[in-house]
Amino acid sequence: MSAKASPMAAAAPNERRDQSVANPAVAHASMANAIRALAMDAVELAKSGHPGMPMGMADVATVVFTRFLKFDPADPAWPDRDRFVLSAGHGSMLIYALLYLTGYEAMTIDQIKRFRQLGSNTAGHPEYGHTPGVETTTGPLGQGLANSVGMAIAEKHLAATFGDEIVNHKTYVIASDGDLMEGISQEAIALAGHLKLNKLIVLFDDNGISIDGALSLADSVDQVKRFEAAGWNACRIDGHDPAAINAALEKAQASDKPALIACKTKIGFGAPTKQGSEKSHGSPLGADEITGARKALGWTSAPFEVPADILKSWRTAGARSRSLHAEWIKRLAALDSTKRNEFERRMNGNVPKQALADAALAVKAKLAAQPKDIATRTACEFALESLIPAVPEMVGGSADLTGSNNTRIKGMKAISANDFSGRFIHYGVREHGMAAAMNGMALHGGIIPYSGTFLVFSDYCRPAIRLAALIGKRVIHVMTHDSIGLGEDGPTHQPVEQLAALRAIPNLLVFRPCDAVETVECWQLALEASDRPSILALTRQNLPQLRNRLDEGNICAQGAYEIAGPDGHSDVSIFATGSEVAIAVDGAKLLAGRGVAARVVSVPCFELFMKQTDEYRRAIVGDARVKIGIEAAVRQGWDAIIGSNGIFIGMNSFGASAPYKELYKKFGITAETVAGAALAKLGKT
Ligand SMILES: Cc1ncc(C[n+]2csc(CCOP(=O)(O)OP(=O)(O)O)c2C)c(N)n1
Repeated sequence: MSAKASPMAAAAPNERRDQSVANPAVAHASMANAIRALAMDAVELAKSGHPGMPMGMADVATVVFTRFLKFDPADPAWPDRDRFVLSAGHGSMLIYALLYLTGYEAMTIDQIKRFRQLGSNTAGHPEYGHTPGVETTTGPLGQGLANSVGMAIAEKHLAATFGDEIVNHKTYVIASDGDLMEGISQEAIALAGHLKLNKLIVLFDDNGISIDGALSLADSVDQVKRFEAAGWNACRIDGHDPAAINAALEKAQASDKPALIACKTKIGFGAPTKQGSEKSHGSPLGADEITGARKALGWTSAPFEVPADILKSWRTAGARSRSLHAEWIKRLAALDSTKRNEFERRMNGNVPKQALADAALAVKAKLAAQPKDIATRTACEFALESLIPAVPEMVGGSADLTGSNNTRIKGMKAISANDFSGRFIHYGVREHGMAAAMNGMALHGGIIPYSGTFLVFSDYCRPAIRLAALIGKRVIHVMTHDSIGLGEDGPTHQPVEQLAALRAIPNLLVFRPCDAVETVECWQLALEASDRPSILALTRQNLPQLRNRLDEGNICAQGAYEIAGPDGHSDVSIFATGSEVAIAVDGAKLLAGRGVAARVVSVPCFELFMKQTDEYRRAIVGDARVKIGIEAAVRQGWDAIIGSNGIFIGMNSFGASAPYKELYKKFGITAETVAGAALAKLGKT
């Protein structure tokens, strides 16, 4: 057996194709077989991994990387490179082999030999920031595909902003059956089709196999029809025929819609008994099978050895875009310096700190001059009116709750298929797709994406939020209607466990501001947090403004601080977040009436508080005899502040449907409960 080893069809005039492989005598099949050999040998040595997918998609990947992809291994961060996303991240050896073969310095043969070992850059699944050349972390199926939609949106928005002489690239994706079975893929492809993201090209590994066996066990979707229905151009090809792959990619270059190329392939191509079977999906092939595959493929080299002429051809392919890169650098240098500096600032992720600080302070000055008793979601819009002009890389959106989330300020133009210069995205009712697309935008660079939905629907985007935290990217989720305080919509819409669940995600900042002033401070912190995502949990209901004096510094940066209290010692410390801080303040007043000194600590961000010095934390937690935590949510996580002996006033059930003030009474989240509990503990009832 051998691949259809026909050399590539004669090159048509095309800037990408005129510098094709160095040595035409090195056939496509040999180059593809280098990927196959590295994949099966690395998996074998590691005694773990997925050889089938890289072996099956080696032909497709070879054509993409030697003929189409614009990239420069010498500068993996070149802003105008094409993005390549391996959504089927279990096939990680495909990308690792490609990075080695095309000459990324960090991807040595030694690293390939250390596949899946601690400290290597060839981890089990591709990890962004870990391996130069890997554009996004993949593994959870569907996420990479949805990231790529965000990358393609980012490209169009930045091209509209800076001009296509500086921003003009494509996004290529390899996606598997598993990617396309995941629900998130529907959200992603529908959004891509709607926005006519014609520079997005998805190569579907149409191998008809998943872990359980034949795809027919669980799926009978016609993917070509499905993509066409979502507004894509879609076709089917033989994924082992380089001429067909080439022709389909050529056609996709000029597509007016996003393009799907369903590539019929054999998983584990070349393995004598495991090809075409789930047996090659996710375990080492075994010595005999590898010997057989070497024979079938005509690959005579020892493990981890790539013949010099084949490696040379790959390295030449890796250098294909060097001149395009050099021309791009010249074009960038020729830009007006203000524009160039702005482009570089945005791509480097450097938020305009001074402009941001000035804008935040201006909002706080207005609030000090004229306090506002408003919902924090309304305060968010008030803050955004100043922040959005100050931070031009912010691109907002909402999953069809724009009017409720208050994430779109007046005059903010929406992005559309015909005009990507806007700064607001109507994501549709697609929370998961939205969150993953935002990750893609942040990964692309040049944009700080923020979203809007209800806090309870954080569950619908949690996998993408988790990945944003894992990869350390700045995406900001505005999540309103953050408790039973939303009232009549009832328990389906009232988050109870979501704050605790979000706080459990490492590297995520969960902000729950208590008033308009804290809202703007939390926004500033989220925008400054360049290497982590943030959630802003905001209320539907109005809240009193508790901070009326102008603080020049950002008090919320400490995560928790005393917002009210007597001079001197307190018998009671009351800790609260968001809407419950006002209740805590009222509770403290009731206690004062009974001669009990109580202080109130606002805790807008647990994570930032836990990062403070021991000394600061000890001072804020204090040594009052009674510690009370109040949050209209579950207790989980609160013991870190109030201790296991502390009193927690919150929720231990789902909510109910009623006007919100009645709900607070029904669930006992009131100033009276606070005062009563404190007095009982002090033995003063
Ligand atoms: C969200 C998610 N669910 C489950 C898995 C585990 N998993 C890895 S690959 C795979 C399916 C394999 O089928 P396919 O996507 O067609 O890949 P192929 O076998 O063709 O390589 C599954 C279920 C995962 N990685 N992500």
